[in-house]
Amino acid sequence: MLKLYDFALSGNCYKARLMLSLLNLEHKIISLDLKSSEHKSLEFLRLNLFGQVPVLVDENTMIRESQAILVYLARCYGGNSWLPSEAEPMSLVMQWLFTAAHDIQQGLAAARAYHLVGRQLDIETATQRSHTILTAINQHLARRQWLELNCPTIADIACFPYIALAADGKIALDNYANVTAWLARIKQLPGYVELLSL
Ligand SMILES: N[C@@H](CCC(=O)N[C@@H](CS)C(=O)NCC(=O)O)C(=O)O
Repeated sequence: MLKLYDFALSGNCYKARLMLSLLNLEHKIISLDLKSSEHKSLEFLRLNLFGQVPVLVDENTMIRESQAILVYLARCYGGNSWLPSEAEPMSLVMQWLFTAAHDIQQGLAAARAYHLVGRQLDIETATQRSHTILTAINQHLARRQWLELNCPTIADIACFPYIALAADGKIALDNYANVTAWLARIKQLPGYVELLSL
C-alpha cells in the first residue's frame, strides 16, 4: 500500500494528500511530529536525507519533494489527464510545478510560515511576492477555468494549497476574483479534501 510520511499542517504534504484523495488511492498516512524532530531521526533520514516531509513510499520506490510526488502519482495512477506524457502539454503543466516550488513557496508559503509558526524571514518581501504571483495568476485565469489544458491537472493541485491558505499568511484574496473562482472550482472536484480532514 502507498505510504505518505506527513505533517498535518504542511501545505506541501497537503498537495500529496489531496492528490491521493482525488485519485481515490488507498494509502496509509504516517504522521511525523516535527516539533519533537521526528523528521530528523536516523530512521527517517534513511528515507529522506533532507529530513523533510512529504515523502511517498510505493513498494520499493521512495519519492521526496511534493511536486515530484504529484508527478509520480499522476503518471502511475492518473491516466493521461493529470499530467499528459506528450512534450508540449507536459511542459505546460510542469511550468506551474516550478511556480509552486519557487514563487508560491517564497511568497504565500513564507508569509504563512511567518504568521503561523513565527519563522524568521523578511515578511514585507514575502507579502509583496505573494501579491505579485497572485496578480499574475489572476490575469492568467481571466480566460481559463484551469491553469492549463482546459482541465484539472497537477498544475492546479501544486499551486492550490498555499493560495487556498493565503489567510494564514494575512494575504487577502479580495482583489483576485478569478483566483477565488478557481479555488472554488478545485473544491468541487470529486474526492476533494480539506487541509485538515480528520
Ligand atoms: N520543497 C519541499 C519542501 C518540503 C518542506 O519544506 N517540508 C517542511 C514541511 S512543509 C518540512 O519538512 N520542514 C522541516 C524541516 O525543513 O526541517 C517540498 O515541496 O516537498
